[in-house]
Amino acid sequence: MTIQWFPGHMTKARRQIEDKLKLIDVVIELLDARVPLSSRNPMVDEILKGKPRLVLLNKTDLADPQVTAQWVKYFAEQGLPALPIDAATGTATKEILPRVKQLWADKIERQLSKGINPRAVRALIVGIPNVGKSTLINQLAGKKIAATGDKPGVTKGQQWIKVGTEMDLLDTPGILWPKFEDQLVGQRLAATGAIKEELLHLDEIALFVVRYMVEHYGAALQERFGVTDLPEDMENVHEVVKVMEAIGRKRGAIVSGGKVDLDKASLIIIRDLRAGKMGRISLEKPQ
Ligand SMILES: Nc1nc2c(ncn2[C@@H]2O[C@H](COP(=O)(O)OP(=O)(O)OP(=O)(O)O)[C@@H](O)[C@H]2O)c(=O)[nH]1
Ligand SMILES: [Mg+2]
Repeated sequence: MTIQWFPGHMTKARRQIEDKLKLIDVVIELLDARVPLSSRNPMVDEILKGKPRLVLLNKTDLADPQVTAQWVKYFAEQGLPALPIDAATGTATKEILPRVKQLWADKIERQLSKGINPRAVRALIVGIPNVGKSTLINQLAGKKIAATGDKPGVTKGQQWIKVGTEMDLLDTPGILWPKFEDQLVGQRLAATGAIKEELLHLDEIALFVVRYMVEHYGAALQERFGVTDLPEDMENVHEVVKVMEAIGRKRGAIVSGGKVDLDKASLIIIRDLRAGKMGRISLEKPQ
């Protein structure tokens, strides 16, 4: 399956960001800690041309802590210090303002030396749909100002939000790129919830998830669903489907005649993964 994705408001979002760029001091690039590189929009570098940047790895509560540590190291080696956070509960989000100010320190310094009271630093939050941009803004603002939701495409327009007196944040709709060159990237983003479900074949995404789980988190899969006899040969689709069927049977996803309802089983697998019910799972590792 090739996931194609052409929603008009994504193109519009890109244009709107380009229009606002001259007002922006610092860019906060929000990535999904479970799939950091796959959730990195290749357009961002091109659009944001050399603006000071802070990389945040969000949803670390759902990601494998060991893998997140590897990613932090990976980004540091690229000269991009990345801060792991959990925007929903606010873990480490207090470190964001000092880091943003640090990126803007020279400018603040210059204003002070001219006797000007430094204005609030203006930060733009960019990230793919559903990565947690609006949640982060609410967390930083200490109140619910931006609409959030457990599906991609919640934020439709741009909105400036004040964080105390020192920072103004611009919330934007998530931007996805029009076509995934790498099928694996599309599958990871589908599994973690960046792509509208109506556009997906859920069984293919669940197949990808189960295959990855057997290969990397077999024990967690067994514990969650009580499935035994995990296949050795994960390249064999039939073997993977058998695991999906076993999960469906355990969870009562049965149609009349006793056959497993594979669509329902797929939904259960995907929902459980996204809710962290299988434990803390990362779907991408450095290299
Ligand atoms: N577990 C977990 N969930 C999070 C975290 N941050 C955000 N979420 C959830 O992710 C979902 C999407 O959050 P939003 O803030 O609406 O995402 P967004 O990036 O603004 O999405 P769009 O506006 O659609 O582009 C919501 O259900 C949030 O509660 C996090 O750190 N951990
Ligand atoms: Mg939003």
